[in-house]
Amino acid sequence: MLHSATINVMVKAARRAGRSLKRDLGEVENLQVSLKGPANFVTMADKRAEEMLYSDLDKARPGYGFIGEEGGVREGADKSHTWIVDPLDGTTNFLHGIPQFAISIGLQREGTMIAGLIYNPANDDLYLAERGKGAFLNDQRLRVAGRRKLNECVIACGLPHIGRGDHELSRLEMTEIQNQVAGLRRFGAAALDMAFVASGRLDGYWERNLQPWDMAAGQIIVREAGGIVSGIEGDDDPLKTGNVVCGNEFIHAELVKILKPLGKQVSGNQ
Ligand code: 2AM
Ligand code: CA
Repeated sequence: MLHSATINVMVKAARRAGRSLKRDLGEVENLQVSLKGPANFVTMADKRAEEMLYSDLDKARPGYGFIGEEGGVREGADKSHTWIVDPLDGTTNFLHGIPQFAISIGLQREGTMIAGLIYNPANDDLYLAERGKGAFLNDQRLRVAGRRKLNECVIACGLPHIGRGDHELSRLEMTEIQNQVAGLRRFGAAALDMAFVASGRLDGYWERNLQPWDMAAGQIIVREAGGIVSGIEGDDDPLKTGNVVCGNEFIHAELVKILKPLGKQVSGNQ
């Protein structure tokens, strides 16, 4: 599979930072037994991965802007291109030695996502997409699942953390969806949830209160795999509202039909 120079830059950067995260995962597993636990170590691992990604991407594409989970916004001379990067999505999983975490790199040009990469260093799954060129997992072309009946679908969600989001609404949403699907899942890494939708492993996924770097790469990967990605209103931009729902066109519509009214029903949400 031949990729553009930009994709090659992203892959090289992700693989280097991925090696670092994989080494650190080994150390996390040792630290589990210590009284202090691996929390501080994981924060360092996360920051180290982001610095590696910034350094590699900036060297290859000088002047592009960079928005990272750890370092915030770094403006560049080139105002039309921005990297949107999560060096470690699924931090809680990583902290517990659960191999469901990923590096996520999105590239935006003039406000449109033009490339995305999601890489899980624990199992070497590498998801890629470029605008108009399709989506791939380890060089195999991806297509979202074709199921049209919700009661045959496996759907994933996210759960708000302590002190964040609306827990009552989250429980309502889970109850409603659980009543209508073959299986409900919660894996804990938004980027990989979206990658799983792109690869047809999951039929759909929704979550509220995310950050742009959780979804930027996932958005283009799902779309290039033929799926629909929106906010929970059905036509809003997830990178702006922080809420996301995705699946094939039928399942996306079914999920919006259930989730949108619930959001309005519970106070404090639109
Ligand atoms: P993270 O691991 O990079 O923090 C879990 O439901 C998903 O929500 C993860 O992808 C997690 O990304 C993301 N997330 C976004 N904002 C979060 C927050 N404030 N606290 C915990 N997870 C958050
Ligand atoms: Ca994240």
